[in-house]
Amino acid sequence: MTFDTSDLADFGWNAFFQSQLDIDDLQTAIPARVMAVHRGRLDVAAPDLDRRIPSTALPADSETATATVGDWLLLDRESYRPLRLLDRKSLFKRRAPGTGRKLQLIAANVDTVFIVSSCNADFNTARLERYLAVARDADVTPVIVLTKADQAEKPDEFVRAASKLLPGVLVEAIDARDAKDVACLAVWCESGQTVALLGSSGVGKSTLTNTLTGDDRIATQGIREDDAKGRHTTTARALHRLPGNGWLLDTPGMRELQLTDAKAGLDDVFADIAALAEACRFSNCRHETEPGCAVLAAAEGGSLAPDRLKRWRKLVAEEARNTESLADRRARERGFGKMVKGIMKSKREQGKE
Ligand SMILES: Nc1nc2c(ncn2[C@@H]2O[C@H](COP(=O)(O)OP(=O)(O)O)[C@@H](O)[C@H]2O)c(=O)[nH]1
Ligand SMILES: [Mg+2]
Ligand SMILES: [Zn+2]
Repeated sequence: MTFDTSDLADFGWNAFFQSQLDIDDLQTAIPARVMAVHRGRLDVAAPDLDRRIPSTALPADSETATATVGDWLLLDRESYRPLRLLDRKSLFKRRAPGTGRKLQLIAANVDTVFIVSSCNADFNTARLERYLAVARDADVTPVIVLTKADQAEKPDEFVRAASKLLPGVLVEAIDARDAKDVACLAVWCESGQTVALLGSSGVGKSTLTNTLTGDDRIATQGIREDDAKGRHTTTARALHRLPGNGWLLDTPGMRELQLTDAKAGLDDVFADIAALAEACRFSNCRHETEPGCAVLAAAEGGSLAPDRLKRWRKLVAEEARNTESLADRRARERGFGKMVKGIMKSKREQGKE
């Protein structure tokens, strides 16, 4: 007996996942998608399957081997024990703040992310670029959604400004409260498609969510869970069905996304600067004061906008800071300590002369 892949397609299953199964798997396992993650347990679903399983049974051998929302698992047909985590099409992740800087997985197998901003003073180029880099790095297609178009005199000007941030990026200006306007996003929400929202507070993410789902289901669609003390608490499900049979990912982790290990994403969004940097005289050029720096030359020559260079520098620094592992940081601090000692020593020696 094998499973029906056409029903699975509604859950986001496709050839990419199918190709990871061998004949044995087809006979002994069934795929299921992770709908929510709780401490030690996972909610998984597939056609005719909806259950909570322990996550501890999953073999974990690396930082990214734990299951996160949106993941596909192979479960044992009889016991529903998780056998294997399938390779991901995309992954949002971040470094935990504080010591250890553990990698936290936020969501897997998201197809499209709506980067939400508004046609007003909230419109912020640097923030959009940052979100674009995060999306590109996660291998998720970004679509820029500009809300509050109904309140702007010239929403087209915001669309034009946003379109310039990444070649080919799709930008839609909408009234997020209006289902007719929001219908332009339906193509990203069709059967099996998974979408997520990114954007700062107040831009209209909840409003858009309600219009996309057709009601305020998400706020009320909780699931009951026993917490450690045996109390019943309600936690939100992370993946929600959309009317077009797509899935909307709604998890707090998306709100805290930072640039982590996102160098490739930054190089994508700032492809012009990345290409210039290739021509710098030194391969480790920091594009600050080095001779033969092609980036600085372009900025001075006027072909690279100084504010774009400034934003890029800020994002590169943010990315480096977030990516730095504990070991790196200790090494840097040690290096700094050594340098300070070295300076003190040479000062003392100078004093003796
Ligand atoms: N006129 C107008 N108001 C909007 C639009 N989108 C959101 N709002 C309003 O903006 C406020 C913040 O929206 P909300 O969805 O809570 O933003 P969130 O913090 O991103 O979830 C609410 O009062 C919404 O009604 C829009 O497209 N047009
Ligand atoms: Mg909200
Ligand atoms: Zn340079």
